[in-house]
Amino acid sequence: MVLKLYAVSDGPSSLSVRQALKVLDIPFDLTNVDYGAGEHMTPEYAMMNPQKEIPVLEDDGFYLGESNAILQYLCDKYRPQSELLYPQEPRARAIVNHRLCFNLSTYYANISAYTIYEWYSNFKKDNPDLWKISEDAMKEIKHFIANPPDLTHLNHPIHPARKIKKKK
Ligand SMILES: N[C@@H](CCC(=O)N[C@@H](CS)C(=O)NCC(=O)O)C(=O)O
Repeated sequence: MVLKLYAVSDGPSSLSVRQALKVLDIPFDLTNVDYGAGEHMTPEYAMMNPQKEIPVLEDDGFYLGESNAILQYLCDKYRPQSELLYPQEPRARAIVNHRLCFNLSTYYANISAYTIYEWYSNFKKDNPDLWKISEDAMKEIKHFIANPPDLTHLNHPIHPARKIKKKK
């Protein structure tokens, strides 16, 4: 059964998984989740990922959220001998794990507009093939910046931007 990725078109976590799938040459079906419409907030979506976050990988009935966990799973299960993204040698692997942890704990959590634009402009020059995957997403981001969606109707368990009304 072919892998299925539930992804959002402009989400860095979704894009990193799509880029890894391409680099590792792993076939998959892409399902775009409409973030603005709150498609990830439905009970059906929560069955796949109780965190109600995008992306989610589906592998023959096995569902996995958290992009770093997905990246590690893809390498471990589908390209275990490949040194391309996830080396076997413990210290080299530890460095990769460190970067993934750093991204989750610090970098992505504190990312600023300056960092985004610096990174994207270099990445675009250095990796034109991978950039193509992100290109449309950048157009959407520019559109969203100009026309921010109203997400106040979402009731999110994690992100403080979604204000959960407490019962009195
Ligand atoms: N740590 C997660 C973060 C994923 C994440 O934040 N995804 C965003 C979309 S880019 C999301 O689903 N947010 C849910 C929300 O804001 O309601 C990962 O790396 O997969």
